[in-house]
Amino acid sequence: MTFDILTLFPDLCRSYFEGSILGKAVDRGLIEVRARFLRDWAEGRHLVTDDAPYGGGDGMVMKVEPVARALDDLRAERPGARVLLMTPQGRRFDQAMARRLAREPGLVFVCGRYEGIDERIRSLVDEEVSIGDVVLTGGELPAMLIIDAVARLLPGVLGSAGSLDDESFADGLLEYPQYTRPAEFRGMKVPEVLLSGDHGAIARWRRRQQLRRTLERRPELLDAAELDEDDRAWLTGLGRKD
Ligand code: 9D3
Repeated sequence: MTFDILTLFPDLCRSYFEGSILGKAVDRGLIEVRARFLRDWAEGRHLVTDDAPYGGGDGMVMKVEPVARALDDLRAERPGARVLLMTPQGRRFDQAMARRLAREPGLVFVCGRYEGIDERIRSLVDEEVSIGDVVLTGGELPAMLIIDAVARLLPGVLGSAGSLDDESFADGLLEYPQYTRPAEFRGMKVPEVLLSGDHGAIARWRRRQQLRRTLERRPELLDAAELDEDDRAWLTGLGRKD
């Protein structure tokens, strides 16, 4: 799968993928990641990619033509790739979107970095995506976050771990607590059941910890979670009314 990041700050993107697990996936030819310098598609002696807003106001607006020329080239170079505009106004990225995007042959990320982008850029992309309700300085980190989440789902990138643990995420519950040695640290003991060797009891305890934790921290997740009769009975016992 190919990932292209169209940006005014290509250097910002490159370093992250070199050292990481994703860097190994690149070396093994499982994915290709390229940061593409938007200025390479700008025109004129000054290679401008932004301009003052029509109607007045502070700040600069990212021009449409360089993005249009870049996307003409990138769509030709990456047939079938899905083009995503990174914007706080986009649809919120989540694990379900990661799974859907992982089925594409390639993704092209358009990153803005100015106070705004020319509205007509929206007509050039397939989808607008945000990573959540937080204000950042540009779309580069969101693009890299999405590449990270999507790439780890691809066969071979993490061994089988990525898709497997994605499936367990699909049960919709938070994880159970984990421990390793020592059995006691500053007076904090590892729960007895985990030392018992009773695999049935351990599985039950872990499931109940997941339910308790999800109820306490992310109760809205329980509505979509896959729960059986035992789960429901336990939750009712914890004081959830239904
Ligand atoms: C002055 C402009 N802001 C008015 C409130 C809007 C704004 C535009 C662009 C704020 C931040 C940005 C830069 N952020 C992104 O390009 C971005 C982003 C984000 O900030 N949060 C979550 N997801 C994303 S995806 C791209």
